[in-house]
Amino acid sequence: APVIRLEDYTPPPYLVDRVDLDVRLEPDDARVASRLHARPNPDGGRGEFFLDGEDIELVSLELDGVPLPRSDYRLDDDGLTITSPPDRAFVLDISTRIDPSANTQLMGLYRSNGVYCTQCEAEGFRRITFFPDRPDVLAVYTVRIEARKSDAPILLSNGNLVETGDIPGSDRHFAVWHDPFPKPSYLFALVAGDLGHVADTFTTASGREVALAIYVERGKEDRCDYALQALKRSMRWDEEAFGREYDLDVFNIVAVSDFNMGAMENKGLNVFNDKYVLASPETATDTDYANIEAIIAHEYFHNWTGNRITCRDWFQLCLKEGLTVFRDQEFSSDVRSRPVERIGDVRTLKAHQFVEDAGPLAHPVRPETYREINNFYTATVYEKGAELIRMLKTLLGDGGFRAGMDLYFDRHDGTAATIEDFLACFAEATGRDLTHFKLWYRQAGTPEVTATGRYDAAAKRYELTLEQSCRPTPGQPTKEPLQIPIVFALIGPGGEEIEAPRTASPNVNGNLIELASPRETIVFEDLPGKPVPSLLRGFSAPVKLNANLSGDDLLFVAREDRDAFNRWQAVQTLATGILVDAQAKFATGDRPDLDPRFVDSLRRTAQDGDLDPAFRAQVLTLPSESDIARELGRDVDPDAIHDAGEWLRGLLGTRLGGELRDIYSRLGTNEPYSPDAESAGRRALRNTAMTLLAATGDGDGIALVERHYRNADNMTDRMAGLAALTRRPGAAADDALADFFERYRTDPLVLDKWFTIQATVPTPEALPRIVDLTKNPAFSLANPNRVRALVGAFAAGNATQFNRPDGAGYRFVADIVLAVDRANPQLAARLLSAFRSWRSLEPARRAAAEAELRRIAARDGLSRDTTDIVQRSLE
Ligand code: HT7
Ligand code: ZN
Repeated sequence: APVIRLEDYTPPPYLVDRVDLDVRLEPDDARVASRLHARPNPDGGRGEFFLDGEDIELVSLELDGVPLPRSDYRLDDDGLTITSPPDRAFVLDISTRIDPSANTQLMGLYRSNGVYCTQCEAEGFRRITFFPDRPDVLAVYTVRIEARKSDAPILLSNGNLVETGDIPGSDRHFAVWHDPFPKPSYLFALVAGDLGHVADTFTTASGREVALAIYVERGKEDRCDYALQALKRSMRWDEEAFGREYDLDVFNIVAVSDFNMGAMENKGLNVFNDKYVLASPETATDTDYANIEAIIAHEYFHNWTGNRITCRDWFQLCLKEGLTVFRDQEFSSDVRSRPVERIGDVRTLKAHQFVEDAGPLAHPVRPETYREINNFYTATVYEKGAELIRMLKTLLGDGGFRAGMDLYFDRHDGTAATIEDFLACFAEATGRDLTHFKLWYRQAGTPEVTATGRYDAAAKRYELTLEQSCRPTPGQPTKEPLQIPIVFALIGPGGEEIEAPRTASPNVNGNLIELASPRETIVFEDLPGKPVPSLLRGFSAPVKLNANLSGDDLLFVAREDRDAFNRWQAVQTLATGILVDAQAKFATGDRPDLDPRFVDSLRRTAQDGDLDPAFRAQVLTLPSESDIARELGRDVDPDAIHDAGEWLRGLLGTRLGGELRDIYSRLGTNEPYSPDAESAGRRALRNTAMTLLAATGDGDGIALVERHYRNADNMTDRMAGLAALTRRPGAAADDALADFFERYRTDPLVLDKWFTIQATVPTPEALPRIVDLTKNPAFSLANPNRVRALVGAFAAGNATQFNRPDGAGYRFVADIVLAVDRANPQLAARLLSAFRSWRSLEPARRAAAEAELRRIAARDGLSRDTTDIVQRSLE
């Protein structure tokens, strides 16, 4: 596949102002008649008019009502070229035929469980009709859908409903939808099927009533209420936090069971993976509820950041995705707990984006080349993209940030914009020069910041030296220093924060250090005693910080820091040090030992009833195996890391046994389940306590978990019990798994949890069992949720077994990638990215993983998606 380059961007030679679509649906023969009102682009070059098209059959083609002679167009695998279009406005009528039932890629128009639905981002519209399928061609769409009433009583598209009716003398009916807002083709959507729905209304700040509905498979209507309420909370929040009101008369959401990603923000008609809509206390965990709320909000927020203002080209993907992730994170922080949200978001960032940045798939937040855009819906574009927005806000302050956003919405509404356009609004609104900041969008890799402090007691002076560096990433051997906002405080010996410490440094502004050079020393004067620095508060920049704090200082920060995030971070840093040492000992057959002061620190947090239980749960949750692997960076031995984690959790379960049992019994409740954040926080703490008690492996702990599983009256507790029981294979685990299957055998989304639990059992029994589960009638390689629940969870969440020293884990995943690739390349490519850290493994595993990557690379007929990932992984 050719390389597509940002520098080669040229405006489209022809624009399309209006699209009239007439779609007649049959399961394996859909006819699409498309009328395009096109004209030469005054800002574009002249020449041929290219319309993308893929896997569709051209039935007829007319220009201004006259069939176009064969000599006036070319048809090839990529699309249709009109060789000499008129130099004035013209109308193209294009008829195509497609087979929705044969569409296994889930891009374009396909059938999911009998429901017709579409997915057009990034390049799916070209699988429906011939069109200049690029985000800078914005048109107003009118869509007529016709289908058999028995097959599809519900007919939906973007915008407002303008007409419905029956086709006389047939069992067919139609609906016409009109979307007055110009949009790129990737935001087009159509859904038709026999669906149930729940409805509500929302009154906007200016008093307009919007009809809301969520459509789902019949019988699932009673699982939509949480999503519907989350939508209303999101709509209100966007008005209050960003001054953004909804703009159509209707807002529809549809949940489908076959979907490549989480959800899609099509204008006025969001399409969701049903996993992120359906919830009831018996079927969804607290994490599911939180994800539903965040994704409903995310897709809704795209209405302004993505839809009203879209991207000029796919290189600008972070313009909508990073910004919208930032907005959904802020929403969750406002409606839940801000520190707990931040801890969760940073855990996600480090687990996915930092790992991506450290491997062969590293790329800038705004990539400058790609071969397959589907492979750039990454943690870097989304999560690091959100961090860049957060840094911008930190640098400009709340008022400056809001002024920049307001200008952006004003100036670019109805257009396709770039990162340059976006940043120019902030520069103009605040008078700040953002030239240096822009480097964050171009430069890949996670910067490392090292801090060293020196206190001169006689002079009462504290010198803080900050140094930054960044390792090479593919295509970027040398790195420039970035502008890094470091929110900080100096903490005095009694735990008090030193107010506005005096410094002459021009790079310190209140509680913010702006580090812009490779090395900077800041001198603070008149200090009463030796301070302990609290740096990178709230994780103010996506960097790896080495604060060089002693164990005593970290214990002090864990106890005293007013910044909750840094208290949590100090405990994580201590735990990471303990686990890194312990894994080295396990690798050589030695026994590690544990500093009792660390245990005391956890005990204090565990017992502190003034703290939010959700925060206490986060402090008691140790770094993951992948956190430790990332910290090591090379010659990783997943077994040693796993042994270290088991050892530490078991020891904590024993040493904190009394406190944990106390938490467990105090937080038990007879109240009916409620998914709100506070109740979820109490469950999180109680389940964390239970998990640590179970880690001791003693009879009491196991008995407690068995009771916990059986007495659970909600899915959060049931899953926590099942997870704890299944970490040790045996009769208790098998009984619980059999019980779980029987309870939920008819519910595919819940059975996904059952697949995942078994996929992540960290013992050698796991792989043969997973192979067996691929033959279970409830499993299907055709459904992305099933594949991710079993195979994705194994590759991403079972480090010891995926990385089995005999290479069988890699072989299994590679076989599945190859099996899935022909039907669904996007899904296969995502699965394959689980190999992204292969170079950091110890030599034997590294060789085994490489052999599987090479086996995939050698396969004939591999998709562009998978070829791109495998080639970059091996480069
Ligand atoms: N903007 C959406 C991205 C998306 C997508 C991309 C490629 C292939 C399928 C897809 N489904 C959804 C979702 C979002 O980020 O909001
Ligand atoms: Zn998005």
